[in-house]
Amino acid sequence: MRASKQAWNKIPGSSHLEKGNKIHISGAEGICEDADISKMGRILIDRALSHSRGTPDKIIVTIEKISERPVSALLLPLRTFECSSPEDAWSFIATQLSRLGVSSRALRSSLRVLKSNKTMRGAALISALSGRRMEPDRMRGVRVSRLGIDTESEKKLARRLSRLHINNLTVKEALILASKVASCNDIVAEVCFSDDPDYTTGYLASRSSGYLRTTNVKHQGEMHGGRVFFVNEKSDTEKIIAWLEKKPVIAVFSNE
Ligand code: PML
Repeated sequence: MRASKQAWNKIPGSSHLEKGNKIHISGAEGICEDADISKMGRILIDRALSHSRGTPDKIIVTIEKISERPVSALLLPLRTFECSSPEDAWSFIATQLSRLGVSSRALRSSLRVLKSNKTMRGAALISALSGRRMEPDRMRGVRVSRLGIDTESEKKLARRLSRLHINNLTVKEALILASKVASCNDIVAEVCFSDDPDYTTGYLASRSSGYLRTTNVKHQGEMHGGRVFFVNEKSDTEKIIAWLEKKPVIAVFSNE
């Protein structure tokens, strides 16, 4: 589902308005059985209509049959780090990313995306070494699609998140997405700040660190946010994008 709203700008010196940019309001993905298509469609439309970024004037729901058998990805282990301010949160995230081999140039490049008010529909691909943007369409970015969780793992996840008082759709969906992203071999790490003005917890995720939630990545009411994936410099960008956008992946708990 994608929900957006057309912005209108005042023409200087006149009382007329002209079309501005399309503002991204919200987006969501899922994989379900045939029998649950209507239910999922309703959930997604309700989501689009009740987002704190505003009321959309366009909602697109795309339903596609998946013929390829999904592969499994392990759900990343989750921890929350309480940070006192956006500066404190960024210092924590930057330290973790440096340990994972992300250069300071790449860190600076990612901040430009995460702090921009022109939010992208998808994620930015950034070379972990040079900081170069790698995705072909920088306005759109890369959308992570075709992802879900198996029923047993979903129940187990709900129990775990309930114990932590964070059993909500935002956390569940972000964790499933981060688990798919981390299962892509050429992605070193992901950072996400929500573009929801009421949601100030972000995260850093990678195969080795797990899913590290970080509080206060921005101040309440701020509209900026986004997702960045740090990738190996020499990786095949087309292959990464094909995995993220097209490969059906189901998140599962490890058998511990
Ligand atoms: C989003 O708005 O989709 C991103 C949410 C990021 C943080 C989720 C969490 O609290 O773990």
